[in-house]
Parts: sequence; structure tokens; C-alpha cells
Amino acid sequence: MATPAPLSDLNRRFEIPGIAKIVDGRGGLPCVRVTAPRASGEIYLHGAHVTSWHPTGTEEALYLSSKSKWQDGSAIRGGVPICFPWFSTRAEDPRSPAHGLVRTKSWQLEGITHADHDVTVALSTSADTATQKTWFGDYHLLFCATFGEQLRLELIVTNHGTSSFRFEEALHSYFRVGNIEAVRLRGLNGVAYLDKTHALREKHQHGDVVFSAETDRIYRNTFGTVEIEDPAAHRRILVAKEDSRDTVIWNPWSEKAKSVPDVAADEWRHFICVETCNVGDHAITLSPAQAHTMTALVSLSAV
Ligand code: TA6
Repeated sequence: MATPAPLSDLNRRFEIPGIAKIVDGRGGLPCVRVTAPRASGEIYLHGAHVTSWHPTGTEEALYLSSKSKWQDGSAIRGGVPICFPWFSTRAEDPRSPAHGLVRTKSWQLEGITHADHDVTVALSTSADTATQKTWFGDYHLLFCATFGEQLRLELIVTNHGTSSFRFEEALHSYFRVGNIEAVRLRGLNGVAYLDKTHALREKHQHGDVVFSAETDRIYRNTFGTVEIEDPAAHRRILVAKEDSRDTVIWNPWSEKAKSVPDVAADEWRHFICVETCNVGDHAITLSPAQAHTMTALVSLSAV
């Protein structure tokens, strides 16, 4: 694994004074802190993990666990974990790490740009001898997070190898809510989903999604915006997307949350995962030199 560059070197190359700076984040992990006039945010080099975003004058939009681990080899709990090249448990080898290989790796900072009041942070990671012991694909990932009145997240996967590969991908975003029991999700009415709490049985959504128990669902062929209506926080979070065919919705509820050691007691009430993804038979195949981009676009509005 490449040794991470010292913060002073990174700042010499990438800092935009008053707008974006690389700082020692939690657990001493390097983090880009964005404080632009129209929005603030944070992205860790560890996992290219966005942990904070909110337009100026609004409350934080992302949930971050107070019990998250902040260390090499562990995934940050909350924010936006990136899942690649598989989602959830790997079908061919359940002992492989859940959600793939890149959420626990240190990514390389490629650039920070400031244009039209928005700040874009670009990070990359590639296959190496360690990843190729588990998965053969010779991939290159570029992740661009744009912090502005909208949060734009773009994952670009390129095949740098000489043979095709097939992958799943997810932007496993955890949104902060005032009270999950009052949340309603709009935009999935009539959509078929696979219910992970019911042996992946296929079901159909009737009306809004509401929450009263563990919810773990893969909504199939979703192309429109999902609205998270959160009356307790007096706001709506809107999640739009491009080149993603699935939306995963997850909240562990009270019992399951007890088995997730890095979620503190009662914090399950304060997040909902609405995940932009391509999973299962919507996995993407890339021939050598081909690339695929999946985008999530998040915005807020008052209720
Ligand atoms: O996206 C939903 C899910 O796959 C759930 O099944 C649940 O296990 C969750 O992700 C969290 O996974 P993690 O590996 O981060 O504990």
C-alpha cells in the first residue's frame, strides 16, 4: 500500500485558502474540509467517504454514528460509504468483506476545484496486488464529490485490464432524520422490490414507504427522485440519480441495531439509508478500456 502523503504536502498542492483544506480528521485520518460560502462538507481519503454536507444555513444532511470506528481496515459508519465491486455479502464467497474492497482503503486525492460557488473534490483508487488476490478485476475508480447547494456524487469505474469484468456498485448514503417513525419516502409507489428481511421475496410498494420495523429492500428499476419527507426535522431530502437502476432502503430498527456495534443505542431512529446503486442482475459489465459513471444528486427543501 502506498504511504499517504503528509498533510503539509497535500495542502501545498491542493488547498484553496478559505474554501478547502486537508486536515487531520477523526482517528488522525486525512480529510478534506470544505467551507465554501454556499455549503460545508467533509470527505475522508479513507474510503473516499463523504461524512458531512449541508448548504449554508441548513442542518447537517448526513448521519454519522457517534460510535463509528476511524481506522484503516474498518468502514466509517454513516455518511456515504462506496460499495464496489460487490454489494452486501459476496455471493461467490460470503467470507469476503461485505460491500466490497474500497470503503476500507485509503484513496488518493487527485484534485480540488472551485467553480460557480461549488467545490469538487476528486479521489481515485485502483486495483493492486492485494485487491487482485480477492477479485481479479483491473479497475480504476474516480469519485468526484461536489459540495454546493446540491451534493453531487459521481462514481466513474474504468476497466484498465485486458479482460472484461462485471461489478455491483452502491453509494450507500445515510441521511439524518429527526424521527424515522414519522418519515415517509415518496417516489417508489408501484415499484417491485426484493425484501431482504423476508428471504429476498419479491413484493410491490403500495403508496409511500413508511417505517415501523427493520426495513432492508432492493427497489428494482428505479429511475426517478426519491423524497425523504421528515416532518420532525421540517424538511425534505431529495435523492435524484443517473445511470443507476436500483435503490436500496435500509433501517435496522431497534433489535437489529443492537447487533451493529458501531451504531449507538437509539441512533437507528435518526437515519435512513437511501442508496443509489446497480446490483444483482443490474450489475455492470465493462470491456477493456470501457468506463461507466453512476451519479447521485442530493438536495434539501423545507416541508
Ligand atoms: O444496504 C443495506 C445493507 O446491505 C444491509 O443489509 C445492512 O447490513 C447494511 O447494508 C449495513 O452493512 P454493513 O456491512 O455496513 O454493516
